Amino acid sequence: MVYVISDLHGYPLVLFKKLLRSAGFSKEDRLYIIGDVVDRNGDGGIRMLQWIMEQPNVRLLLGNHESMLLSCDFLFYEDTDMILMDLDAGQTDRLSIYMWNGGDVTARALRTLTSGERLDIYEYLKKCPLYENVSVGDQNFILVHSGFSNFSVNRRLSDYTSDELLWSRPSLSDRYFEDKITVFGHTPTKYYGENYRGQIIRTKTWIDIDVGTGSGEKPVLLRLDDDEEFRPD
Ligand SMILES: [Mn+2]
Repeated sequence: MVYVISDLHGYPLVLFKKLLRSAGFSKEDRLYIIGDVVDRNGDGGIRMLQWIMEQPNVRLLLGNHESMLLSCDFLFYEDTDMILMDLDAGQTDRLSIYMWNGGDVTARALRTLTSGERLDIYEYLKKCPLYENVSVGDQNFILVHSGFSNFSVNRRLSDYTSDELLWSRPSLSDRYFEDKITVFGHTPTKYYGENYRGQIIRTKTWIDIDVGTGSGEKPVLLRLDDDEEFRPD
């Protein structure tokens, strides 16, 4: 079976593993995490990232937060303190944007790792895809962090810029593909109205699974095979 979740933003790994167990997730299943594991809370998702990297059946798609972290590649180098004094204007800009977006906890957690552990994370994140096509039975899905900016059925997926796939703010009336369901996160569903707080939103052509874990809501794990939702106790 295929499970999806997104925007964990430093949610504790121990609670996440418990959620997976309660959903019956096993080695035969697959889990796609549709971006934004890092930043905002706890250890900035670093332990979660290291766990994901060890799981053959768990796949991380890039979120805008992983992308911002990658844009501050100097955070992965050795002797970070020395490097920070030596940043050029562009690097300082990217670092301050990242810090404003909740990257401080992640940067701090990275400094507790060995240089080898930091590099492993950097190499892993660089390889994370922007989108993934998944079939479950005869239903097709496209998984992508934010949905699409400037969507057209005639555009090829590979023609979208990373910003168009990582920073989009879809409106409820947006329609994507008719023959496959787009699953995304990034926009907490309460943004569409208080009545959606903590709830997954389903429209004819897309599903928004960002229930707002980054701002304290409990995460919801979705199983695509039967549309079943799983929540922590
Ligand atoms: Mn996001």
